[in-house]
Amino acid sequence: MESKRLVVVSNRLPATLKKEDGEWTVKAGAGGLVTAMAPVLKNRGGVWIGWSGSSDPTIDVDALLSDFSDEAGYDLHTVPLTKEEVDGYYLGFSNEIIWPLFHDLQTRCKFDPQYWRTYLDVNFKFAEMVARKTTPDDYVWIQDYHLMHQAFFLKSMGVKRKTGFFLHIPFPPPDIFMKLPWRWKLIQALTEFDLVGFQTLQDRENFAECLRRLMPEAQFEGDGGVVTVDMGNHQFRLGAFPISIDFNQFSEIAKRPEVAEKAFSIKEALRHRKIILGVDRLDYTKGIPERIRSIQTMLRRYPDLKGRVNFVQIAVPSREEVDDYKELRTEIEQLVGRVNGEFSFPGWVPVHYHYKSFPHDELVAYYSAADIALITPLRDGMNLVAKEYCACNVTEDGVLVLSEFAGAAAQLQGEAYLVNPYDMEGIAKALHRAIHWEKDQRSAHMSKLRDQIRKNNIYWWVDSFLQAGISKSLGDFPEVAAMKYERG
Ligand code: GDG
Repeated sequence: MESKRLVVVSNRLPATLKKEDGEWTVKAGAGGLVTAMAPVLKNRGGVWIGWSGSSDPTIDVDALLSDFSDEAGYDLHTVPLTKEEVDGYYLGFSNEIIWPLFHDLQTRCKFDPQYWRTYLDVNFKFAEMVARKTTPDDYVWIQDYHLMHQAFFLKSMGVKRKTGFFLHIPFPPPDIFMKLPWRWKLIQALTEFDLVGFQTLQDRENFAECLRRLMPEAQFEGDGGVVTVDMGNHQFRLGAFPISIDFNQFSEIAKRPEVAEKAFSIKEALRHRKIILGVDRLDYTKGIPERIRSIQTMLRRYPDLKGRVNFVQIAVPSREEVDDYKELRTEIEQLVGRVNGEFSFPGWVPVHYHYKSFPHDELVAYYSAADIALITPLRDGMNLVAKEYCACNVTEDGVLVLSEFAGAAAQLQGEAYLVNPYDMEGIAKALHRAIHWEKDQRSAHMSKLRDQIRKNNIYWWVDSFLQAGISKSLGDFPEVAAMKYERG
């Protein structure tokens, strides 16, 4: 049994600890990665290693997580981190250096050498936990930019593991990556994984270009979906694996009577005006201010739309302790106020702004109610919201307006309406057109979008990564019931 385990390692566990009315509670986490992996491990069992989200030394994290673990159907192991470690490794190196740099926003980077040192220390700590909780037969699948040194440290400890790494965010082109003071050490560390996966072929190409410049000894073999790189003393592989969603789950929830009713009541509250919807974590990469300005441009250019459309923006609180995010929140609130101040009249307010996380069902109801999804990140690894919107559009009459700089655009470009998120007039025009599209036209595009996402769903994503990593498919891992039986 042990030899067949899938071990996921990520910065955060799929559960978060929260103090409510003086009591610690465990809640299922939100965000792209958790949305993507939870159904997979739930169906198949396995292990998840990560940080709990709390640095309070007085709480017994393992005890709190054990109930959650039983219910989730897989084991959770927490890597304890101090506040200083979180500040340097997570808020610092990961979110003030790698996150902006890899999203092409180099001027936002704070290249503090102390961040780098803490990043290495914490990566070492994670690698020690991985070494302790896994066996040589497990497949260790490391997630995202917080943990790029896992294979490097495991090897330096002499611990042999089969490792795969998936980068959820974009990989930048060389002229941007080369700004990183620790560029050589970082790219070298990535070459120590057995498989490195990216969201798109473009990301893979960017990485290959950086590798060619920094480590000229690297020899590339093959030109298919997965290529082999010979480093002289070892080989590793590179591939593009566009992440996806549990299509059927979203689609089924959207069909539930109570969710359809909720969607109808959202439409009714807005008097059946056309609903344009934006859903994002509140993050400067998501292009929210630019999007609100596009709505402003649309209402100025096309006065016939006044009173006939509503823009609903859901912004989920994120990284609230970071100054850049606090400033962004204020900027968005001011912009919403300005646009509403300019156009509102009795009975109509154009922009409805929600700064909160909605329960899953309610989010699905918003997706179902929306006539247009306006998803315009300045840069995005994939963007699951784009796919979730299509999955929930069971009536197949919605329109997806999508940034050409979202990874999802590479897959959905034939049927989504692609826009440049910086081009306010272009977005205004796209919206005006989409609003006037006939139902036939909307359905033709939406049904193809849905077919594509239904087929290339989250299980397909996991399968393609595992096939490339260890020539196994998801079905080769034991079902939860079988694991329990063998354990007993
Ligand atoms: C990173 C990469 C990549 C949003 N609002 C609510 C809510 N959400 C959920 C959505 C969606 C997730 O959050 C956001 O996923 P995204 O993919 O759009 O973006 P990131 O969080 O930046 O994720 C991204 C992803 O990793 C996966 O690889 O696609 O490019 O940046 O699933 O449903 N969930 C709930 N209430 C809300 O109000 N419950």
